[in-house]
Amino acid sequence: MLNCGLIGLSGGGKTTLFELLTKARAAGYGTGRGVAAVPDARVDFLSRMYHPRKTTYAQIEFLDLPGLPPGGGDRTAANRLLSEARKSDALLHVLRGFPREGLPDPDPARDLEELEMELVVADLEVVERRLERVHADRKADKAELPVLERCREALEGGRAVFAAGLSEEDAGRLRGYELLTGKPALVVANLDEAAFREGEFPGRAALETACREKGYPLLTVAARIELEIDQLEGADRQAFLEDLKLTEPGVQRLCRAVYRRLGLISFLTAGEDEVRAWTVAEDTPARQAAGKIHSDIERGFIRAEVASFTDLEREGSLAVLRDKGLLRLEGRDYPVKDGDIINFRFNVAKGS
Ligand SMILES: Nc1nc2c(ncn2[C@@H]2O[C@H](COP(=O)(O)OP(=O)(O)O)[C@@H](O)[C@H]2O)c(=O)[nH]1
Ligand SMILES: [Mg+2]
Repeated sequence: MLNCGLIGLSGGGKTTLFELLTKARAAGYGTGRGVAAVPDARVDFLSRMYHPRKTTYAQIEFLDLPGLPPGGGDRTAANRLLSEARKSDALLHVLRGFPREGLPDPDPARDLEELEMELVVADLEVVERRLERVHADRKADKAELPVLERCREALEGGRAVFAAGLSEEDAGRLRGYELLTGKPALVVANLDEAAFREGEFPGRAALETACREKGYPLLTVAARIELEIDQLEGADRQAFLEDLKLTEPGVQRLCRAVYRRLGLISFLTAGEDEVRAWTVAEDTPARQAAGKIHSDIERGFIRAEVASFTDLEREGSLAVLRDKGLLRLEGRDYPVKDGDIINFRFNVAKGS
């Protein structure tokens, strides 16, 4: 399962956002782990249509990482946190956009800079250590050298590795080092209720510029009020959501942004047993996508019977789609699209 670390200075709202995303209670100490079901109206629709025994949404795991002590004073705490962040597939930088007693005036661009610099310094250490080792070891793979040099150059200039323009192949060479700034990252500005409603907050222009220049998608949330609303029922809940001009709950916006940043899509399977969303990278070939469900289906792949969700929603049943010729039979290399409803046809090899 995809795993996404929440990272930020203490007091920015990581734990609040974590609770909102995962419905889990925060761990009292250390790193909290929780799973968010990715809201998906297509899954809901299919579930109403099939009345399956089980409905399964796509999932993203979130880590509520300990806060970075402001000012970078406590190195032990910072290093512990960074080593945990290394295990994440993606990072969400949670920035405080609301005033809080005992903390400096909100300035999310400043906090992003501080946070990024922590990650840059940590990565630079890793890259330099590796460079030394590759130089010193006559048997080491020298193909890494130019890639490491490019990383060092970016990092020394205060830039993230993901923004260094490495080819996919070169980025692959670095995977083992778990560079923090090599991970896909997003920025979440956490706002007060009023600021969120107005779409205006202290330091907005500076933050937008920084995110554009550094290559972070930017989202806003109002974690505390969204969490409170989330705990309400029915009509109250709806009224509050409308008051906040929230057409879409925070979980949904965030999960979608994470998907987009990571180049992920969902395909769907539907039947009386289960309606389910499966996460794959964009354009994954059909046969490989089948392997997500079961290796037997990948191995014995014959064809994928594919309907698009929008067609199904309009026409009302797969039978109608079949009559109208809207069910396609695709081969093993067909690049799977977001919202494809797929029925895999496969052989089960004897004796396996
Ligand atoms: N005004 C406001 N306060 C918030 C918001 N989100 C969190 N807080 C408060 O800020 C404080 C720190 O939040 P917390 O989630 O513990 O931050 P963390 O240190 O990053 O985990 C708590 O008192 C929260 O209630 C928000 O969106 N608006
Ligand atoms: Mg916390």
